[in-house]
Amino acid sequence: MKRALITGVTGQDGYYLSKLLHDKGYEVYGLVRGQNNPKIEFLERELPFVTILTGDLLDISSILRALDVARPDEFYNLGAISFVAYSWENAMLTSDVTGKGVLNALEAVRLYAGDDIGKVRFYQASSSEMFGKVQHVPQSESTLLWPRSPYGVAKVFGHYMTINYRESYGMHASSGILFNHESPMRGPEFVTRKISMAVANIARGRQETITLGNLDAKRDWGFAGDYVDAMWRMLQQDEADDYVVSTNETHSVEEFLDVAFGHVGIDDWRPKVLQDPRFMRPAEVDLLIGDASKAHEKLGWKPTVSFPELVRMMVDADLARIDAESA
Ligand code: GDR
Repeated sequence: MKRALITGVTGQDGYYLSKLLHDKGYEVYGLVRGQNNPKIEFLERELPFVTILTGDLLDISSILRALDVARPDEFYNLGAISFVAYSWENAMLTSDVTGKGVLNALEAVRLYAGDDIGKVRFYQASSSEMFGKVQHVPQSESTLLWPRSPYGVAKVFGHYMTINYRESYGMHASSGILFNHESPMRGPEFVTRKISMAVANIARGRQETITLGNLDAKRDWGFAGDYVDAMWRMLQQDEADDYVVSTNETHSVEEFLDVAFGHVGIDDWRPKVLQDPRFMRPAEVDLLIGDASKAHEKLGWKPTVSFPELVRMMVDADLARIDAESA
């Protein structure tokens, strides 16, 4: 039986990845931060097969302790402060966790593996946010990085550290440059879930309007359930490498609104959408569109959920949640 250790197991991707690994027969361990973390209850309820280990990406000794217990074949580093807008207000903490936390994880794995460096395969959750002010369309593994947020800068550090550990120590360390990926498990602060929840509330007469920031931003949005499969495939390769994971399509926030409202029968949604500078960013990433041909060719990976299917899946899940609450 294979064993996996996941950081960030309480997040959206941790949820889908733990399920995928469990279904494949893995023994799954999750590193969870802090005492009385409210997310532990969720984890125990939804993912009872995950063995919870307490630790923090800022504390290398806690990662080493977790490695000693989990003895993983595969280490998935999904833990990060992941909300881009928050990273301007908390640039130092974001740099420490999202950036230096990756180095702590890599170094802990290196120390744990000792002479047998291939013992643990490492996955780093890199991000399309690293492309920032895009220098090429569509973006591939070789596109120049120009991050536009403290979060993006921290992810670039983690990305290159992963490559550096691969090149310096021969570690089986791969980096997945994942474009935006969403699901009903997405946190409510991200624009897609913020919209799906609001549209469901509006459809059920619980809310009148939604207030957003920049509606022109374009993103390459895929389904998180598909993307965790790409992570796993990366670690099954003989050679570690970097891969873009995306749908190769881009859509604006406005198009997301159009499909979401359209799904509940509201075609004239503009009066329901307000804008507030509070939700605008000091520097915006205007256009993301990935080129995942390498993942298609080498990993045999393809996304299975289209953009309109994803939007409808999210709105339907929020409608079902509201209906269950009020039943
Ligand atoms: P992003 O996701 O920053 O791309 O990072 P987010 O959903 O937060 O923003 C997407 C775009 O929507 C615009 N926007 C708003 N965003 C939010 N959150 N709230 C709003 O009200 C709003 N109005 C407009 C934003 O300006 C932006 O252009 C996500 C995260 O999951 C990262 O951790 C991950 O690395 C990348 O995706 C890939």
